[in-house]
Amino acid sequence: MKASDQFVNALEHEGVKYIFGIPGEENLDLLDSLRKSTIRVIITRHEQAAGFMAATYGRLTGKPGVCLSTLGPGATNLVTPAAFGQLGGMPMVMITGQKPIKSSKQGHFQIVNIVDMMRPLTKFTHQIVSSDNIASRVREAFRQATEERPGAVHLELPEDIAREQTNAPIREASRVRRPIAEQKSIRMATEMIQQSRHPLLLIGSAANRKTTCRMLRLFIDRTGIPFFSTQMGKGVVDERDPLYLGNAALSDGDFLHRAIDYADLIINVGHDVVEKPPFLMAEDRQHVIHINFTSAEVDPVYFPQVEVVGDIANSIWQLAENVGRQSNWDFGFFDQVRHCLEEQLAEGKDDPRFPILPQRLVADVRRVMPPDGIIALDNGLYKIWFARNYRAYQTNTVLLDNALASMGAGLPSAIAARLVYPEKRVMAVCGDGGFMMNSQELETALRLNTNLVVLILHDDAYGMIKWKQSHMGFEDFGLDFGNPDFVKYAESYGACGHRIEKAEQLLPCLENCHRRTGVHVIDVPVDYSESDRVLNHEIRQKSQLL
Ligand SMILES: Cc1ncc(C[n+]2csc(CCOP(=O)(O)OP(=O)(O)O)c2C)c(N)n1
Ligand SMILES: [Mg+2]
Repeated sequence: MKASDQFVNALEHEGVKYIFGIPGEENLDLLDSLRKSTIRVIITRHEQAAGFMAATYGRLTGKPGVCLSTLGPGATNLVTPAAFGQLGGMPMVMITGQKPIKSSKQGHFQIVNIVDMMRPLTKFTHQIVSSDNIASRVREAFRQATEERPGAVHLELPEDIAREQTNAPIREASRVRRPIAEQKSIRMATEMIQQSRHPLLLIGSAANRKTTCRMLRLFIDRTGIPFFSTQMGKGVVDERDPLYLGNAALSDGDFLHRAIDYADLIINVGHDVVEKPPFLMAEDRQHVIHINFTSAEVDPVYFPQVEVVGDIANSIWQLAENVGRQSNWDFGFFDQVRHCLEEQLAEGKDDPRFPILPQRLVADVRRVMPPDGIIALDNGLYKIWFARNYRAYQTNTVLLDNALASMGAGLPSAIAARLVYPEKRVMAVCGDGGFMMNSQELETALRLNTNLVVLILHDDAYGMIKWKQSHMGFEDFGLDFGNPDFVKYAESYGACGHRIEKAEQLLPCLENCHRRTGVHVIDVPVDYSESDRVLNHEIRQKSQLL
C-alpha cells in the first residue's frame, strides 16, 4: 500500500472526520489519499485558523482535531494554535509536510526544523522517517493528544516517505482505563470535608469532561456545598444553580473573593496552572484539597494539604457517596455573598445608553441563546464581562480561552463549533481587533454553508489594553485604530451585514439573525468608559460592605 494511503487509513481508524488546513506541494500525496477517503478536508484561508478549528473540535468532542499544513511557512503559521491547544488542554494533531529527507536537490529552500520548533508547544513531535512506522506513530500521536492532560501533538510526513510502499498493519488502540484515586486519599478528603465549617467547591478547567459534569452535579445535590468556577470551568455545572457563587473572572476584590476568604476549606476540582490563580493560598488561611488527574504543581500561592489523584469523575463520585451533609457546616455568609452578587449582576441589563454598555450586551446575548447555544469568544475586555456576567447553563457552551488567551480564535472556533453541532445556535463574539486577525475565515464559513452569527464589538481600539493602561495610570497612547465598514466588508464576502444604531436594536437583530440561515455579521459600537469604574472600583467597594 502507498504510505500516504496508509497514513489516511490510520487517521480513519482513529475516527477522524475532518482535516482543517492548507496543503502545499509537499502534502500532495497525502491530499490525494484524503480525496479517496471518508475524511472531509476543510480548506481555510490561514493555517492559524485551521489550527484553532482543530483545537476547538478537540475541546468539544474530546477526540483530537486534525490540521494540515505544508513545510516552512505553513508550519510556522501553526505555532499560535499549537500553543492554544497545548495550554488549553485541547486534543489536537498537526500534520505538516517536508521536503524529501533521503535525497533533496533544493538546498535549504523553505526548510525550517519544524520538529524542533514544535517541541515546547506540544506533548509529542516527530518526523516520520520510514513508512513502516506510520501506523504506530499515528497511534502514538493520538494517544498522547487524548490522554490526560490533553494537548497538541505534531507529525511531520516528508514527501519521499509519503510515496513509499508499506505492508505494516494498522495499530489498534489498547483497551485501557484511567487509574482511580487510592482509597486512603478518598478517606482523608472525606474527613477533611466533613470536619470543615465553611467548605467551598471550585470547578476548574480539567473538570470540563462529560462524566465529571454529571458527578459534580451529584456531589452538589448530595452535599449542598456552594461552588464557584474559573473562566475555563464555566458551565460544567449550571450557573443558574442557587449554590453558584460566581466566576473568578476578576483576580480579586469581587464578592466571590469575600466567600473565598471566609471559607476554611476549598475543594479544588480540576485546577490547572495555566489559568490565573482563582485564589491565593497563604499560611494562615483556608486549607485546600486538590482533586485532579495529576498531582499538584507546588507554587508559592498553591500548596494543597491533601491531594486526591486519579480519574476526577470517579473521585467525585466516591466523595459524593461518602461525605453526606454535615450539621457543623454553616453556609450563612455564602448566602449573603450570593444575594449581593445577584443584585450587582442585574445592574445595567436594560441600560438604554448607546454605544451599548457591556452589561446590556451580555444580557441580550444570553436572552437569545438557548441553554445549549454556544458562544465562542475572542480575546478582549468583553471576555471579563462575559466570564463574570454571562451564566453558562451547560458545559462547553462558553468557548473562552483563558490559557493562551490569544486574539483571533473567536471566528474559527465558532465555525468549528457549528460543524460539530449543526443543530445548535452558535455565535462568535469578537472585538474589532481580534475579528480582523482572522476575518478572512468569513469566506470559509460561507463556502461551508455555515449558519453563523458574528458579533463585532466596535470601539476602534485594543480596548482591553487601553483599560489596563488607564488603570495603571499611564497616558492614553498607541492603542487606537480605524476599521473597515464592517457591513460592507461582510457583504463583500456574500455575508449579511447589520449595523446597530440604538441599544434596543441589538436584541431583535440577534434574534432575527439566528432565525435566518447564512453568515450574519453584526457591528455593535460598545462603550467601555465605565469598565474601569465598575470592575476596578465599584465592585470592590460594594463587596467590602458585606
Ligand atoms: C494574538 C494576541 N496579540 C495581542 C494580545 C494582547 N491583547 C489582549 S486583549 C487585546 C486587545 C483586544 O482588542 P479587541 O479585539 O478590539 O477587543 P476589545 O478589548 O477592544 O473589546 C490585546 C492587544 C493577545 N492577547 N493576543
Ligand atoms: Mg476593540
